[in-house]
Amino acid sequence: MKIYADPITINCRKVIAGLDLMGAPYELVHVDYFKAEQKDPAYTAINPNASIPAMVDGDFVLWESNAILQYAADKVGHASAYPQDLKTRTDINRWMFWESASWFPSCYTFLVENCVKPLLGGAADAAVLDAQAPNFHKLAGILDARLANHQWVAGTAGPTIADIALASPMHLHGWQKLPLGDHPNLCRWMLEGVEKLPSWQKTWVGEGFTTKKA
Ligand SMILES: N[C@@H](CCC(=O)N[C@@H](CS)C(=O)NCC(=O)O)C(=O)O
Repeated sequence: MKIYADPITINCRKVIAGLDLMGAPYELVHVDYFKAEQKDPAYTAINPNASIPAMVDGDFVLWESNAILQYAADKVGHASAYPQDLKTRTDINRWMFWESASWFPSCYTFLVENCVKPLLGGAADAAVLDAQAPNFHKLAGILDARLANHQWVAGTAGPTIADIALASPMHLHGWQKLPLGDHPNLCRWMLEGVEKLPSWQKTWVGEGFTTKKA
């Protein structure tokens, strides 16, 4: 599998950390996000959305980070990261749809305002953050409630691709200034669960969108 990605972005880290979790072999083709290489015609021929990541496996081209993880899990037959059991698998699919449709856009607002804008010399818009806060707390509360009696989101013994998908939009939570204080189960899952995974640590991204620890 060729993975076209910039490991500093949410949806690219998701795919790379997920592939590492599963031990799935891949070749990384770096598409530099801050140089807007995702808009180059050579890349939009692969992903017409002009967004990263994308995957090419022989003559099969796939975009959408969650679809790439599901494909990779089945390709390598990783039974614990994406179990075959119908209800567990459907539950994982549900959380991945929810991540893409609801959780990512909410967390992304904090990333844009508190990370991207200041990095590019601008300032966070407090009105945008205030407007997003109720939605963020509603969504974080849903995930927090789920994690109250589940170590991993799908109730499995170990992490699944749903955990990686859900953690990725909050991967820079400190710098993003995500208001996590009222969501203790979510914090425990992220700090003591996801962030302890070797695959997560291997794909570390820090403040300033760096992949190099000082
Ligand atoms: N739903 C898509 C979203 C992909 C996406 O939005 N990627 C961002 C980086 S995380 C991007 O490339 N945005 C294009 C841009 O900002 O120009 C997925 O999960 O793959």
